Amino acid sequence: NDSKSNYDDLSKIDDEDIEEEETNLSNTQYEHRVSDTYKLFTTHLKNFLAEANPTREEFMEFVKWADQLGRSGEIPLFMNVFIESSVLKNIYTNHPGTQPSLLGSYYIQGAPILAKPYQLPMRVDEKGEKLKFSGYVRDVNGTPLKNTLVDMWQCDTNGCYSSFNSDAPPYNLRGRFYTDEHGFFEVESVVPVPYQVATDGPTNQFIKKIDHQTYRPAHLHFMLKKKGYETLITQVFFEGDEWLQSDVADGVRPSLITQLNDQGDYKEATLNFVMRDL
Ligand code: MBD
Ligand code: FE
Repeated sequence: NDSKSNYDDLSKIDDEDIEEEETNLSNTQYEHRVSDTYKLFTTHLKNFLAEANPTREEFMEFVKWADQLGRSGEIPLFMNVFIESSVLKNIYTNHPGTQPSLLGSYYIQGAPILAKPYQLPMRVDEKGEKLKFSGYVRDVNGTPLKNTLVDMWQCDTNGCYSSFNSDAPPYNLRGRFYTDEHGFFEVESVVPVPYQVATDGPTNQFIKKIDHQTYRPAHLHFMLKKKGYETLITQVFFEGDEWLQSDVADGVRPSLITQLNDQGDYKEATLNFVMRDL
């Protein structure tokens, strides 16, 4: 239950229900691209080191830290916090459709397929305010996308994700469900809270060294799948959250922020999604 890495699973992310996306590159083109990218990395690394000019002792300290990062299982976490956002911005800025955001480190496949009315699996005594989240899923022309598979996951009120840093059942606050004939869905859950991506360990040490705070704003995770459309991996945030401007993982995009409305005994939020056809 304390496993911090699910990276082996993520290589199989396109499961049975969706056909494989085709790559346009031939094998040789792809190998050249990888080779060019590694060379570029080496060049920039050398330039960086020329500028930073570490001592031998400082270098050995860094090696020790990197070794601890690997042994702790936090390499995927570190990558998702410090690198994923830039990769996404480079691909998706000015891209039609909903802005993608971080997959993060806590996705797992095979969440239960829900029956209506949709409610994410939760403990009988699940803490937190009741949330009703809804949205329409459409294509870039505004046509509703019925039968879109919505895979949703989130943290509990302790900021913990089931199957990782949590004692909850493995698929707690994780579920999959389909949009109706209008491309609409509504799902009940609990309001997520801001959480610290790492409270101890090498990733946390790194965050402290760069003088950054360790929180992410509260968010819901989504992965939307429909045949013929680009799989949309994104997150939804809430207006007024104190960490929107300083998200340690830089996952916030203004178009992904929505209002959390008070409806008395529950909160209500909505965001519409636009999927790009392949
Ligand atoms: C998460 O849940 C997350 O959203 C990010 C960005 C990194 C690690 C875990
Ligand atoms: Fe998250």
